[in-house]
Amino acid sequence: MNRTALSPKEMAEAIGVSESSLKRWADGGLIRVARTAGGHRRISLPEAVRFVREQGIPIVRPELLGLPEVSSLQLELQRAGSETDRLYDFLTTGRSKEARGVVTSAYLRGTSAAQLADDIIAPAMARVGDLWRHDPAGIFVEHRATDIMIQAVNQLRLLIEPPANAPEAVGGAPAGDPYVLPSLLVATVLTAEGYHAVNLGANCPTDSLLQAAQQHKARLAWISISGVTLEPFLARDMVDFSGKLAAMGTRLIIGGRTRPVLPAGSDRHIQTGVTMAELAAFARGLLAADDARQQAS
Ligand code: B12
Repeated sequence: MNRTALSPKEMAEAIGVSESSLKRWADGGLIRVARTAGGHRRISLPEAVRFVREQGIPIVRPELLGLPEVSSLQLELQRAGSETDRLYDFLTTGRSKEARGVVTSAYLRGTSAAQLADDIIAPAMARVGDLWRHDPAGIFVEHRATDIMIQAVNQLRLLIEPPANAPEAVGGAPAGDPYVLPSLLVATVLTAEGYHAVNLGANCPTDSLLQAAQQHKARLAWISISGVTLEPFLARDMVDFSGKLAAMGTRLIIGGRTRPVLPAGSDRHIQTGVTMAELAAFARGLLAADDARQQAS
């Protein structure tokens, strides 16, 4: 079941409170509601998720939110082991629904998108990446795990809604870089930080990224680098690219598994980072600075 909006009754049942409490919260502005043509209140799924996370309310019937994989996880949660261990088990045994459940329920319990990426998903995928060394099936398991992880992160992305007036962010992985997940995670983290994120994905030429940044009037651009050597890429492209972006008011952040090392003197317009926590902090700082500037003018 794919839900996009809930009635107050459905949301009340999902979190185990009375419908009248729910309507009171809605009327008091704690939960944003839309009205149907007939005047009935409707709560969007991302808004329901935001409310549950902010208030720390446990979900008793996640299937009513269209998230049955969260319920199917209840028993699994009682097993020993960290979330990374559980995710690794599900990824390596091809249990897609359960892997989605780990990601979604961690987010619903208040784990940030950046923490999920840095502390749960990246370490689980790093362990998957070691399998081929001692298991001939390791390569197919790695490909399957990547696909499962992409599904889980895409589902997470649909649960998060930036404000209508959110600034745009555009990015991807550079030409020759086949890695899909890191850029997808950047887009998810930026959405959670209040940006409209446009993910151009793996293997994206810098010129196309520049065009997209222009068309979207992006405030922020990202490049996630995992698979190519950075030196020639940066030396040829990056300094020029970041200058063009800066001229249109777009800030650039570069990061990823391949640690960014910038040529001397080129770092004026380029922010570098290694973790999603750093990305989130940079994105938040940019919004705060823009707000402060607007208030001062
Ligand atoms: C899946 C995978 C692949 C898949 C990718 C599929 C796809 N379409 O996405 C495929 C099959 C293509 C692949 C190919 C190869 N792979 Co590979 N791969 C992996 C694996 C298992 C997971 C990668 C992943 O998605 N991780 C999840 C992400 C979220 O984690 P992350 O990249 O670390 O990202 C974090 C940070 O970097 C940061 N971050 C990311 N982006 C950004 C952006 C910004 C702005 C900021 C601030 C931060 C940031 O935040 C993230 C969360 O913490 C890794 C293992 C690993 N340790 O990562 C190996 C791994 C990277 N691969 C490896 C190798 C050897 C290869 C191949 C050479 C294999 C081969 N012989 O062909 C090729 C090379 C391809 C290339 N052209 O570069 C090695 C690299 C070893 C090394 N010394 O560099 C690893 C480490 C596996 C291993 N242990 O041996 N791979």
